Amino acid sequence: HYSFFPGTPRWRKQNLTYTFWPNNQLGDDTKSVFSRAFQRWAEVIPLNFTESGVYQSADIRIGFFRGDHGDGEPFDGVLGTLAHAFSPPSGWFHLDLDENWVISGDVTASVISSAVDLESVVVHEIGHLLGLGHSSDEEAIMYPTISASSRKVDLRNDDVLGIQQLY
Ligand code: TQI
Ligand code: ZN
Ligand code: ZN
Repeated sequence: HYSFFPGTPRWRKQNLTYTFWPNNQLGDDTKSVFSRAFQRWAEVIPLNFTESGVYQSADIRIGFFRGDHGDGEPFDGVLGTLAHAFSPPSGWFHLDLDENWVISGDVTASVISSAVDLESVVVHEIGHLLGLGHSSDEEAIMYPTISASSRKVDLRNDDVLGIQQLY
């Protein structure tokens, strides 16, 4: 079953913008993973997500960082913590630069044992950004563990019911 953060924080507007930390210089293939992941949530709730070029004013700020990156929650190298996102209305969304991130369809993915499917993690973290805590339903996107090198990107009933209760 789904859960919310203490106090049930949620966004109070429908049009949310997201942006990428410019220094990461992400490619279009990586950016499209985020766009697809936002779309999966937008399909079931009346929210819209658009990419914004203006870093300071965007609602959601996405960046890849390694180790201590200044928010008191340092990353830890390969595996362990993969990413974290803060509850609304923070909008901070950080991913561990040290992970071997793979994009679905990448042929090299299968040979790296520590490969982490980027879209799976992004869909889960967007749930946190929107106000969902963890779920006790093993099939849910918001379940707190995922098996190694696996891909889980489709929202389950439990995720949909949770997010629809918030929005
Ligand atoms: N990051 C944790 C997570 O996003 C951070 C975290 C721990 C957290 N406890 C929390 C966030 C409580 C909000 C509320 O869950 S992680 C997975 C999964 C992580 C883990 O790097 O461990 C995914 C990130 F579910 F697969 F284990 C993404 Cl998908
Ligand atoms: Zn961080
Ligand atoms: Zn989580």
